[in-house]
Amino acid sequence: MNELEIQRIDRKEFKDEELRVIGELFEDNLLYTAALKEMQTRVEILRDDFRQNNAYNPIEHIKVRIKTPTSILKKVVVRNIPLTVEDIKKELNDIVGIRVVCTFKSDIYDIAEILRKSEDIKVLQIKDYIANPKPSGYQSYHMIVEIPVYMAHGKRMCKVEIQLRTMAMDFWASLEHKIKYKYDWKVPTDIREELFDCSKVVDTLDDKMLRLHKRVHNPHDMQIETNL
Ligand code: 0O2
Repeated sequence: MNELEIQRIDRKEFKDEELRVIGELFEDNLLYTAALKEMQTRVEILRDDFRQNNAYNPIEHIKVRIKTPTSILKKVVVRNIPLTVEDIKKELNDIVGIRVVCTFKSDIYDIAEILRKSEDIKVLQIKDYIANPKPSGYQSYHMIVEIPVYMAHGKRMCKVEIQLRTMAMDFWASLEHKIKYKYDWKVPTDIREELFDCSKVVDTLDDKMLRLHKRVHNPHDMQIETNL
């Protein structure tokens, strides 16, 4: 990784060519904002429906963001992506991103399945970092989808990254991100190891909370499970 380049981008000392490409990329800002609103509305409708018609609501909160120029340029450098609008649009799947924080692990798969079944959502990629956590211990369920956005001159498709995780996973990821930032991504080994241990605690906590929830709300199912 070109660390000096990363540090320069972090200081926002952009080169003329970078400014030009970022400017051109953000000419589509309206599309990104519209895709963000579209995706957010869909998830909010799901949440409202669960709230009104089900015993409980699996969606705790929703966070949306458009990737910042700094974050885009850092990824371009780290991944060696050619500095052109076409290459950035092709290679970066998360210019538009939504994070859906759920109560239980099982909710994540339920929500993912509902989204997957939506006729106008095309799933491009799934990364299940819950079944296969990252070496850091990071857990989340990532979906890269393409959704239609209806503009004045017709339909346009836009890629959106959906991150689904539990509150416990979110707590871990946000603390780990802050720690990485504090150490400028050079986190000492002992802290990395402790974070990894914490990710195991998060996993156990998620499993225990789900079992507790089932015991309270579906005691019959638990009986069947323990008899198996
Ligand atoms: P930000 O600030 O969220 O925009 P790939 O598609 O495999 O070539 P990419 O794009 O890194 O590589 O995909 P991946 O691995 O699915 O990760 C995308 C996002 O997931 C990251 O975005 C983070 O938000 C989150 N993430 C992934 N790994 C970790 C981790 O170890 N710790 C934490 N806290 N978050 C992680 P960005 O672009 O890094 O940043």
